[in-house]
Formats: sequence, structure tokens, C-alpha cells
Amino acid sequence: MNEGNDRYKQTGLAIKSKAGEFAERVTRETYEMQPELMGRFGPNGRRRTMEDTVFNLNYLAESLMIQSPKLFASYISWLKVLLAGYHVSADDVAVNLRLIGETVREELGDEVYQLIEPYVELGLSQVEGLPLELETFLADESPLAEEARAYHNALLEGDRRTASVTVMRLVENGRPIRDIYRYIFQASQYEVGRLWQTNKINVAQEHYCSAATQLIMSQLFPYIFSGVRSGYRLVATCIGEELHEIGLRMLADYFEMDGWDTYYLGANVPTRSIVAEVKKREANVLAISATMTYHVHQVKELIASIRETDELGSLTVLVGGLPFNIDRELWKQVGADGYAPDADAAIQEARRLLAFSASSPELEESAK
Ligand code: B12
Repeated sequence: MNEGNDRYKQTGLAIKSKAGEFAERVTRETYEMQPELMGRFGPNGRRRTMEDTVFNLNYLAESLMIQSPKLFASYISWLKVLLAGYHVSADDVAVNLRLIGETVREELGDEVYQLIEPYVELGLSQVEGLPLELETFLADESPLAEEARAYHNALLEGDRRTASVTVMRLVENGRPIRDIYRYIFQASQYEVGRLWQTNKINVAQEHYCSAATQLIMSQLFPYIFSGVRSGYRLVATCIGEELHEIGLRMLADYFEMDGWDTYYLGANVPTRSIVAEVKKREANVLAISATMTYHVHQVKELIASIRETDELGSLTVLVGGLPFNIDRELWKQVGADGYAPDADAAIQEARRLLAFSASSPELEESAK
């Protein structure tokens, strides 16, 4: 690792390890500066400020460690919308960011502050600039818009039977499974996220929609196996404690429909088991998914372990998920071979990368 990278990593680690202490100081100073907050939010408000500040510091630390100001900026614009639903204003977020900056300067010194300053400034520009409203993911002009809305509304009403019937009807009418995944499941899930973020639905509804979507996806299981097999093999895993697994499952199913043999591991798999599985399955491609920014460093560590394993020299590693969609250069930082924004594009990217490597079964065959 070069010296520049190391400074960012060390600073990130220092902020992470002191997040609790720093958050206490920021919370105390916030309430000293704005005693009226006690009246606005009551005693719980102080606890929430503390928790949110720890979260903010962790995002700052993680963004620093992977040197992605974009990720921190995107987080702040997300936070601004989220907190507006709880009557926390953009100005309150700005005060918090400034106090975080000052705390880091005083506790860790000017040199460290210089590293984080661009992140704090970019964060502040998000607080001031962006609108509070988020556009719907179920717009009229999207393909299958009517069915997607019917599906989504049924789930919000707790009626997964109607949601399932909506999908099965499309299947019976010959609509490709890929379209259903993309325009119904993915769009509906993104909309669920938007509604949760803007405080229009609660966590229980979010969980219900996700569980029902997973159930309905599994009803499509018999349809995803195509007749023609390509000979390629994919292992797909979430990173560490990442709980968002639907995107990866969707990706694995797309590869299966494209004729690949896929091994979907889901969430919470230790590194050594992933490495063992990749070897055992003689995978051509390993797909790693991360949704939460604070898991990205683990993606980097997993890829480093893969690169250190001699037998995996020709393995192609693809990464994806929300942080990689926000910062389109991030895949390079974690040492992956490629990235794609969605399941469709992932297949194209995997095929493109394999065409350049010796691990293509078609190429191996023709070389014999
Ligand atoms: C469902 C959900 C959950 C469920 C997950 C259940 C499950 N079994 O998967 C639960 C309740 C566990 C959850 C928890 C949390 N969540 Co959540 N969640 C969501 C939600 C609503 C949908 C996720 C989803 O299913 N997406 C649909 C799939 C199809 O899309 P996708 O994941 O983007 O995948 C596609 C691409 O990204 C890409 N891709 C994905 N992986 C890979 C890998 C490779 C190799 C490639 C090439 C491509 C690729 O291809 C996929 C298919 O096209 C999102 C909203 C959103 N916008 O995604 C929030 C969201 C991700 N969650 C969020 C948050 C904050 C959390 C929590 C911290 C708090 C909470 N809401 O409870 C925790 C953190 C948990 C953790 N430790 O991981 C925020 C993140 C905000 C941010 N800026 O970081 C979001 C964006 C909600 C929001 N709008 O505020 N969540």
C-alpha cells in the first residue's frame, strides 16, 4: 500500500475507533449551542443525536478508507431526506457535520483535518443543495408500470396473494422472467426503500414486502433453468454481515437463465468458506455484493485474500451493489476485475471479461 493510501486508512481507523467518544462531544456541544432541541425532541432526541453521529462518523471513516468523497456526499443527501421525516432540518444536519469537523481537528490535529475537510465540505454542499423529495421508482413510463404498481400496492396492503397472482399472470402470458425481476421486483423494492426513507412506511412493512418478494421469486424457480448450458460457473456471495441479499439472488438467477451453473451463498459466509467454495466449484466468476458503505472495506479484504490464493489466479471477480452504483470508479479501489450496475449488465461484463481470460470453457475447448 502506498503512503498516501495508508494515511487515509489510518485516519479512517482512528475515527472509527473513537466514534463513540467523538459523538458524545458533538452531542454535548450541539445541545449547548441549541438548548431548544430538548423542547423539540425531548430526552430521546439526545440519544438519537448520539446514535446518528456515530453512524455519520462511521460513514465518514469508511469513505475516507476507500477514498471516495462521492460515497460520503451521497450518504449526506440520503440522511437529509431521511431525517426530514423526523422533523430534523437540513440546518441541523449542517451543524452536526461542522461539529464533527471541529472535533476531528481538535482531537486528531490539523493534518488529519486537512484529509477530511473535502469530505465535510462536500457533505455540507449536499445539505444545502438537493431537494427533499425523491422521485418514485414506479413511474408511468416504465415498462410493466401498471403491473408493478398493482404488485407493490398489494404488498403494502399485506396482500401477497394478489401480488403473486399479478406476477403469475404475466408468466402465463409469456412475459420473460428477466422483465418481471427487473421491472416488478427490483422497481417495487426500490420504491419500498424510498417510502421507508421518507417515513411513509415503517420497518415492519419494509420487512413484509421483502419477505413476500423473496417468496414470490421462489415461485418462479422452475422457470429460471434454461435448456442450453454455457459451461460457465458463478459463485455469488454477499460480503460479511451484509443483509441485503435480494439483488445478489436476482443476479444469480439471471446468470442461471443465461445457462451458467450458479452457486448462490447469500449473506454471512466467512472468507475461508467463500475461498473453499470458489475452488470446489471451479468458478469462472465470483460475484460479491455490498449494499452498505461500511461493508466496502470487507470487499477489498476478501478480494485481497482471493488474490493471495495461488489456485485462484484466473478467477474473475465482479463487484456490485449500491455503493458501487453511487461511485462508478469504486470497483477499482477494491481490486475487482469489473463491476456492473444491474443483473443484465453483469452478464455482459462477465462475458466480456472471460473472453479476455483463459478461463472461458469455450476457449479451453477450442485450445484442446
Ligand atoms: C429490503 C431492504 C432491506 C432488508 C434486506 C432483506 C433481504 N433479505 O435482502 C433489511 C430489512 C434487512 C434491510 C436492512 C437495512 N437497510 Co435496507 N433496504 C432494503 C431495500 C428497501 C431494498 C433492497 C432490495 O431488495 N433491492 C432490490 C435489488 C434487486 O436491487 P439491488 O440490491 O440494488 O441489486 C441490483 C444491483 O445493485 C446489482 N447488484 C447487486 N449486487 C451485485 C453484485 C454484483 C457482483 C454485480 C455485478 C451487481 C450487483 O444488481 C442487482 C440486480 O439488478 C433498499 C432500497 C434500495 N434502494 O435498494 C434499502 C436500503 C438499501 N437499506 C438501507 C438501510 C439504511 C438499511 C439499514 C441500515 C436500516 C434499515 N432500513 O433497517 C439496515 C442495514 C442492514 C445490514 N446490516 O445490511 C438504505 C441504505 C442507504 C444508504 N445510503 O446507505 C436503503 C437504500 C433504503 C433507503 N432508501 O433509505 N434493508
